[in-house]
Amino acid sequence: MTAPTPRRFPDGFLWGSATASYQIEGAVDEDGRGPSIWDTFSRTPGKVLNGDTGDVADDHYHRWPQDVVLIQELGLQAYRFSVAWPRIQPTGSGAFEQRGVDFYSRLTDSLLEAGVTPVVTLYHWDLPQALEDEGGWTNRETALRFGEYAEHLAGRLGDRIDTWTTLNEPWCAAFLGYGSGVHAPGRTEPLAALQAAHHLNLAHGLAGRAVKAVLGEQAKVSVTLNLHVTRPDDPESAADRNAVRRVDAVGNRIFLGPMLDGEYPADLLADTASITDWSFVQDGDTATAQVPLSVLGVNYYNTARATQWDGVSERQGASNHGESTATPFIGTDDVDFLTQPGPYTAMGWNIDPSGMTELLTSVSRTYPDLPLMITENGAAFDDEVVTAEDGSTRVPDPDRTSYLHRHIDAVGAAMDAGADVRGYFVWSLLDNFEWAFGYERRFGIVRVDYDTQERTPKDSARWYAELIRTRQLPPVTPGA
Ligand code: PNW
Repeated sequence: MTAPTPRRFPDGFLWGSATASYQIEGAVDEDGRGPSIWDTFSRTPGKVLNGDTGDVADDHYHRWPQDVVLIQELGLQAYRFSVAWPRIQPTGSGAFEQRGVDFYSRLTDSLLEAGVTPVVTLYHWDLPQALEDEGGWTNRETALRFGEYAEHLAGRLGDRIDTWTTLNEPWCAAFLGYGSGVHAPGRTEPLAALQAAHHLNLAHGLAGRAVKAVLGEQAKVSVTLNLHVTRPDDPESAADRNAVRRVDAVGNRIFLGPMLDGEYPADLLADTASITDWSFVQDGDTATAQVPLSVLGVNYYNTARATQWDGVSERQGASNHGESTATPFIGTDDVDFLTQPGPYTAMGWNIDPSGMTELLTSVSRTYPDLPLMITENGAAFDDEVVTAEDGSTRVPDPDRTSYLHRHIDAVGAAMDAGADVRGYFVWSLLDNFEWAFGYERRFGIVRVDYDTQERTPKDSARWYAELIRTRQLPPVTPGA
C-alpha cells in the first residue's frame, strides 16, 4: 500500500468563513434599523427554541473590530457576511439609512486593510417587516424593491466588494418561510411558497442586473443555493427514482432552471399543477432571472433518502427541516424521507461527505462552464469548554475538525474529478443565532460565551488556520 499523501489545493483557492447579519449582529434598534421578519418571528412565542431572539446575538454590531482581528489572526483569506436590508432601508422601500451603509462600509474597509476578501450576501433572510406586511415574497413588488436596494448598496460599497451574492438559500426563504412555516414569516401555504420562490428568482435577476448596471459587466455576481442531495431508497425502483426527481425539481431545479437556463423545468410545472398554473410568472421574468454568474455558491451539509410513499405505512418523514406537519417540498406529498444512517451532528443531520463530491461533480457536469464555491459547510456539536489550571480555556472539538477535514477532502475529490471549485467557506466563524434553534446549536469554529461575549477559537479553528497556512490537507484516515 502506498502511503497516503496530503492533498494540495491550487494557489488561487479561496479559504474563508461565513456569517449572516441577523445571526450575529444584535443591535436591532440601533442606527435607524427597521424591524425584520426575524424580529417578529423570534418574538412570537413558540417559534424559536427557548424563546431566543437576535436582539443581542454576538453583539457583532459593536464588536466587529475585534472580530476582524480574529479573522486576521486565523489567517482567513475571505470573509462572507450579509447585509441586513432593514439597516439600509428600514421599511424596504423609500428612504435609505446612511448609518446602516456606514456600518458595512467601515467593516469592508477594515477587512481590506487586513488583506481579507469581502464576499457579500444581499439577502440572508432578514426581510424588512414592512414589506412582509404587504405580502412579503408572495408579492412581486418585493422583488422590485430588492433590485433598488441592491442598486443603492452597489453604489455605496462599490468595487471594494469582491463578489455580490444576491440571495442566500432562496429555498429556505420560500419553503421554510412560506411552506412549512419553521422559518420567518411562518406561513404554511403551498401556493405562497411557490410564489415566493418565483419572486426570489426575479429578485435575484433584478439585483444582479442592478449591480452590473452600477459597477459594470465585470462585477462578480453570484447566488448561494442549498442544493439537496437526495438518493432513491431503492435505486432499482422507478417509483423511488421518480420521488427523487420530484424532490430535485422543487428543491433544486426550481432555482437552477430560471437562474441558469432561463426557464422553469417542465416537470416542476406538471408536478405542481394542482396547486397553481404559475400565472404569477410574467413574460420575461425567467429571462431576467438568468443573469450571468461569475460563480455559483453551494451550501452543503448532508444527504437525504427518499421513497415513494405507499399511502399506508407510517411515514418516517425524516428531514432536517424542523418539526412541522407541513412538508416544505411542495407537490411531493407522497414522497417519504427515510431516516439516514449516522453518525449525526447536534442538528440530527447525517454526516455524509460523499454527498459533497456527488453534488459538486453533478452540478459541474450539468453546467461545465460555471465555477463553483462552497459558501457554507460545517457542523453543530455540543462543545465543551476546558479550563486549564492557569485559568486559560480551550474548546476541544474533534468532531467538528473531523467533519471539516472529511468534507474538504470530498471537495478535493470533486476537483480531481474535474469540478471547477474556487473556494470554501466554513459555516460559521462564530457560534450564533441558529434560526429556529436559537443559541442551542453551535456551528462556530470560534466559541462565543453569551454571558460575556468572549470569543475563544476552538481547536477546529486552529486546525483550519493551519490548513490555510500550508494549503495542504492531511490524508483522511478511515474512521477519523
Ligand atoms: C443554512 N434545512 O441554513 C443557513 O444559510 C445558515 O444561516 C444556517 O445557520 C446554516 O445553514 C446551518 O443551519 C439552513 O432545514 C437551515 O434544510 C435549515 C436548512 C438548511 C439550511
